[in-house]
Parts: sequence; structure tokens; C-alpha cells
Amino acid sequence: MTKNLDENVDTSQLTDGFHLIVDALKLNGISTIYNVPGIPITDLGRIAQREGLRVISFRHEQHAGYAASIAGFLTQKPGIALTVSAPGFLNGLTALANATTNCFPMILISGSSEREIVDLQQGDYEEMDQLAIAKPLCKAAFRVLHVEDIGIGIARAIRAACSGRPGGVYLDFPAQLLGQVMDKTAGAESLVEVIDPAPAQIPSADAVKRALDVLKSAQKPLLILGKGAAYAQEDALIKTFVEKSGLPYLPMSMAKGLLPDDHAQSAAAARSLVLQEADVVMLVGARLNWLLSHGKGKAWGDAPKQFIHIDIDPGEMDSNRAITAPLVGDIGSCLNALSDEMGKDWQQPPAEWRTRIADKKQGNLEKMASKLKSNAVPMDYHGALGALREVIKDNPEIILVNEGANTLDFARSIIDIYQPRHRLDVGTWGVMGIGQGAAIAAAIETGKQVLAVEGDSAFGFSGMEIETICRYDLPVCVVVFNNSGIYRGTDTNPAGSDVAPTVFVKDSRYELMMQAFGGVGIYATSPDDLNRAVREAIASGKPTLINAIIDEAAGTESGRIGNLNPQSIVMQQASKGKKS
Ligand code: OXT
Ligand code: ADP
Ligand code: MG
Repeated sequence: MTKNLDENVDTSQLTDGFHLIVDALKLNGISTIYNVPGIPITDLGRIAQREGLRVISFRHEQHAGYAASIAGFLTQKPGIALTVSAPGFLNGLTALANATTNCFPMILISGSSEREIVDLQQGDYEEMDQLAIAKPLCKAAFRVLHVEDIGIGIARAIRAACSGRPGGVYLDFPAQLLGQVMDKTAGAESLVEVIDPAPAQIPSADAVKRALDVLKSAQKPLLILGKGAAYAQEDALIKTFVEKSGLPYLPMSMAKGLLPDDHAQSAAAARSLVLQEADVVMLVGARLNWLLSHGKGKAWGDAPKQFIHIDIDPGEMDSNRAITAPLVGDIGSCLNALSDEMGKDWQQPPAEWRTRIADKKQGNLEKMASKLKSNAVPMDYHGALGALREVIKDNPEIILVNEGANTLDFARSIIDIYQPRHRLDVGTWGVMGIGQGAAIAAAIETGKQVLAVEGDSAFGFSGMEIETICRYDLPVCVVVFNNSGIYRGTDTNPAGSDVAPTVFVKDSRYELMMQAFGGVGIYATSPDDLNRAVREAIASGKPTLINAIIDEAAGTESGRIGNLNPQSIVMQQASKGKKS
């Protein structure tokens, strides 16, 4: 069926790899491609744009990849990243692996070099066995060699990305494939529209009963909502379940806003207490990984616990702790089944437990409220974030993007989120560099105003993408928390003239970067300045970068996860010696 180019062929009856890829994506409801052009995929981007897809070109593939993964998280459709071969592919691979780790559906499409030359390792242009390299880093990886298989290849990629636990998929399109031609009608017939890419997974009746029995036995129940719950887009059902059950809940960072953070049942401001004292913990779309201290140790206290775990992936059960009541299925089906079974005899959690949480919460909220009033100049984290907290409170439809160490950890507890999927952050890997990619995808996919709050180090990983923000004139306001360094700007080097490894150029004028591309750049030294500048950015919707000057000494090493830095007796003795 595949035809070679021939001057005498009637080309009006032919199609080619380029067009079939675009047609297959369109047939499956894909509307945007995040890419960096170059050999061999430049024309693919051009044709996609001509055929009505939105093609957003980045300055670096990693950020196109992060954008695609966030598009996947926000829409439940695989975000598409498109890269050139070897180096472009490798640049995109970090984002693909990150998408898989975070359970976001994404497809990385890369052009690749000639198979015959690559396999004989004869030194082709950008030679690399990309399929083999991608395989261990993603959920599935496919290569298409024949133009008539493009439809099936894209269908397999979509299904693999979206079904079960979502993740990243690699799709390898050798350059030759793009130029292959075939009969137009046969080409159209070869395309596949994926029906029901994420089929419901209904939990067994036994599992539902078991979970409910355990939940009913609880004296101190706790619900933990993770970003899987945010991804599931069962917002109304989750809210109804939480309110009907009366369970206190903890939102993981990207589940904030699933219910508004000021909800009476939120136990976020009593986190340590509820983790330590709960006797039954029900996890909904959250893993017992490092972010939850693996469900054991000091953070979880000594009280014996039973776990109920709702997850679409059966392999997640018992991964860190024994799960008394595994409930395997999609969140919608599981919560519907639980709600049906709860019936009229459901009892609210004991009043004593609810009061204990409310008291602890009140204390922490009051402590926080007084710190947020800080008007210090240079700003501390509470003063600066207190200003941003008010902006989000007044504009709850804004999507917050957040990365950094102190900038991340303080913002997570200070800035309340009021709507589902309105907080995007560093996710399961704590990865720096998601900032601009996530902001761009959020603006493109939702059309909403985005506020990206980033440490100065975090910003640096994707800083050049502010040109992308300006080029597409996106309503993104980036606030760089400038403390002249990673964690702090105060480290010194006792041994030489180089600056300490964590310190940056002092008094950096990040706002001028935005001005260089025609956006608005503002220098802000006080919470009032910051408040005013962000509100102006929102009112104008213009690309804006605010350089927010933060006290160099205000942060702590690694934010709230300093305990994860390796310790040694030798280091401790050395630092004791230094102090004495
Ligand atoms: O209950 P207690 O009393 O304990 O109190 C808790 C809550 O109850 C309370 N709370 C509240 N009180 C009042 N009101 C409200 N509303 C409220 N809400 C909560 O507050 C406390 C704390 O609550 P929280 O935050 O919920 O709980 P906790 O204990 O912190 O939670 C634990 C965790 C683990 C869930 C949480 O800490 C978490 O999610 N952490 C994520 C941390 C993370 O991912 N960090 C990023 C990585 S750090 C590091 O690796 C960095 N690098 C290296 C690097 C990376 N990452 N990537 C790449 C590609 N290359 C290199 C780098 C380079 S960070 C970094 C740059 C840093 O420098 P920047 O300049 O960017 O940033 P700055 O630090 O600002 O300079
Ligand atoms: P967090 O970091 O917020 O704790 P995780 O990324 O660790 O969240 O966990 C998300 C979990 O949600 C994953 O284990 C994933 O399998 C699960 N998940 C994703 N989508 C669904 C869904 N529709 N139904 C059930 N579980 C889901
Ligand atoms: Mg910093």
C-alpha cells in the first residue's frame, strides 16, 4: 500500500505521514501540540497549524514536555509534546518521565533518524536508539514504521496514556515515515477513534463492604485526597461524599481546592495532629510515598492505624503499609458505591475527634494570621505570600503555579485554593523547572489568568520561556521570589573567592527580562507593592514579571524537607567545632 514519490502519480488522491498524524490527533480530540521545531518535524508543526491545531513552540523541549503533561492533568486527554531527534528527544524525556511519575497522561512524539543506519550504528544525523532509551522511563513506547500504521500507533498511545493509571507514552516516528504516501481514502480508513480511552473500573461489592465496615469502626477517621482525586474530575461527587460522611480531610498539595481550603472539614492546618492520631486513614488518589512519609515513622505517631485505599492501580496496594481495605477502581465508581452503601445509618465521626481537630486548627490559623501581617522590607515569606493570598481569595478563578523550596512550602500552607485543579506544582519528584511550562499550559488549556510564584532558582530553570509567554500574549503573571539564592542568599565560601554554591548574583533585575520581550516588568520591595502589581497584572491580563525582593536570610535549608538531606557524624562534629 505504501507508495514511493513518483512524478506521474495523481497527488490529489494521496496523503502522507505528516497529514495522517495530524488527522489522527484531530480525530481523537487533540487540539494543541507543544513543540520545538527542527529536522525532521518542522513541517509536521506547520501542517498541524494549517489544519487548525494550536501549535505552541517553546525555547526548550523540557518545557514543552512539562506543558503537555500539565495539559494532560487538566483535561484528561494526553498532552502532546513534539520534539526533534536525539538531543530534542532527550530534552523532552525528563518531562515524559516526570509525567509518568505523577500519573499524568502525555505523549512525547519524537522524530528519529533512519532505522537502517541507526541500527547499524553508522553515525546518522542525530543517531540514537530512542525507543530503547524511552522504554524504561515511561508507561509504554511504540515506533511506527509504515504510514498505514499511524492510526493504530496513535490509538495505542492514547489508550496507554489514559487508561488505568495514567502516564507518559513515547511515540517514535522515523523521518522516512513522515514522507511516506498512501491512497487518501485508505489513509482515512486506517485512522482509529479511540472509544472510551479510560474505561470505568468498578470496585467489587465485597471490597466496598469491607471498606465501609472499617470506616464505620473508626473513632478518629481521616480522609486524604491526592492529585489522583483532582485528576479524576469527580468534583461534585467528592464534595458530596466528604460532606455527607463528615470526615475530616487533608488535601495533598495539588488536591488543594478540590474543596475550598477554608472548608470546615479541612484538617490541613492540623496536619501533624491528624496524621499522628487518626485510627483509620482513607486514601483517595494519593500514594503512601515520601510525601506521606511512607505511612510510618514519627509523622504518623504510635497510634495503631488501619488504611483504606482507593486507587485505580491494584499494584499500589500494600506498597508501603498493609492496606486493610483495598478498594481498586476509578474514584467515581468507588465513591458512588460507598455513598450508595453508606445509607441512613451512617454516623458522623465522633464529636470529640472533630473538636480536637478544630481546636488545633484554630491555634495554627491564629498563629499564621499574625505572621501574615508582616510588612517587613525586605519582605519575608509570610509578608509576601500574605499579599498573594488575598489576591487569590478575591480572584479564586486564578490558577496558581508554584515552585521553589521555601517559596513552595510556605505558599502551600499560606495561599488557600478554592477551585479544583487550580494549584499546579512540583509534584511527586519535587522537580524544579515546571514553572513556565505549567503556566503556559494552564493559560492555553483553560483561558484563565495564571499566577506563577517561583523561587529565583526555580524560575531560572525555565526563565527563557517568558519569551514564549510574551509571543502568545498569555495572561500569565510570574512572581520571582528573589532571595539571591537556593534556600537563602547568605551562604559564604570560607575557602576562596568563588561565591558559595547556593548563591546567585545579588540584586538581579529579573523584571528586565520580561521587558526585553515586550511584557511588563515590575520591581517590588514591599507586600503593598506586590499586592498592587499583581492586581494590575490581573486587570490587564498582560504578560508580567514581578521581581519580589525577599530577605536573603528568611529561608531555611531545603524548605520544610531539610530532614531529607543526608547527615553524617563527621559533618555534625565539624559544624559543632565551627560553632564552639
Ligand atoms: O500541623 P503542623 O503543626 O505540623 O503544621 C503544619 C500544618 O498544620 C500547617 N498549616 C497551616 N497552618 C495555618 N494555616 C494554614 N492554612 C495551614 N496549612 C498548613 O503548616 C504546617 C506545614 O504544613 P504542610 O506544608 O501541609 O506540611 P508539611 O509538613 O510541610 O508536609 C510535608 C510534605 C512533604 C507533604 C510537604 O513538605 C511537601 O509537599 N513538600 C514538597 C517539597 C518539595 O517537593 N520541595 C521541592 C524540592 S526541594 C530541592 O530538591 C530543591 N532543588 C534541587 C533540585 C530540584 N528539586 N529539581 C531539579 C530539577 N534540580 C535541582 C533546588 C535547586 S529546591 C531548589 C531551588 C530552591 O531555591 P528557590 O530560589 O527556588 O526557592 P527558595 O527556597 O525560596 O530560595
Ligand atoms: P499525591 O502526590 O497528591 O499524593 P499521587 O500522585 O501520589 O498523589 O497519587 C495519585 C494516585 O491516583 C495514583 O496512585 C494513581 O494511580 C491514582 N489515580 C489517578 N487517577 C485515578 C482515578 N481516576 N481513579 C482512581 N485512582 C486514580
Ligand atoms: Mg531563592
